[in-house]
Amino acid sequence: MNNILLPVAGFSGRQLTGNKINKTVRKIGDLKTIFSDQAAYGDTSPDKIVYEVESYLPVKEGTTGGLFFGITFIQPGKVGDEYFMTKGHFHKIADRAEFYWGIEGEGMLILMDKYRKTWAEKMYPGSLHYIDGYTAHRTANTGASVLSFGACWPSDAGHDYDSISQRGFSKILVQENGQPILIDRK
Ligand code: PAN
Ligand code: ZN
Repeated sequence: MNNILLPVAGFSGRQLTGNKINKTVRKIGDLKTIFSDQAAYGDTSPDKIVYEVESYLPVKEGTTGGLFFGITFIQPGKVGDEYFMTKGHFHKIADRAEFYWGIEGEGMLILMDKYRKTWAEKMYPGSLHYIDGYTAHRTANTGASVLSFGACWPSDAGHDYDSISQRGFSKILVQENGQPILIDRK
């Protein structure tokens, strides 16, 4: 029996455990160019946590043929009318695809293709989302509790954050009459 090993990482309750887990915390202060209402952004405490990501990286970043696994936890909240959301990115190797799936809470997966056409998919516990290559992706928490979702992506995909921090998505997700809607970015 001693050739049978426990897995090196596990998913227990809401958390990833193990020794190859990477944790990232993103606070308001790290998201300067992300939210469109700069006045409301300036009024929000820079120390407020917007989201955290726990990733299991079993191979070296950049390895061709491997996979990464992550769980993202987005706090409920808004900057102005815009929901708390992730920075968003294209993959550095642009054709690399990804799966997302909803675990808890409610939200929207906002997608933008290379022609800057933007649309969104509803996220809820059990929702499953295929993100095609060449498609920028970000998630927003539209509920009153934490939104968490799983992700699986190729270990050579990389993240291109620059195009999004410079030009954003062509549409933003805001609350209007209590409902999330996508509107053109001014
Ligand atoms: C996800 C994201 C995670 C955080 O694991 O990296 O949700 O979003 P940002 O990376 O845009 O800050 C993923 O899409 N990985 O490829
Ligand atoms: Zn991604």
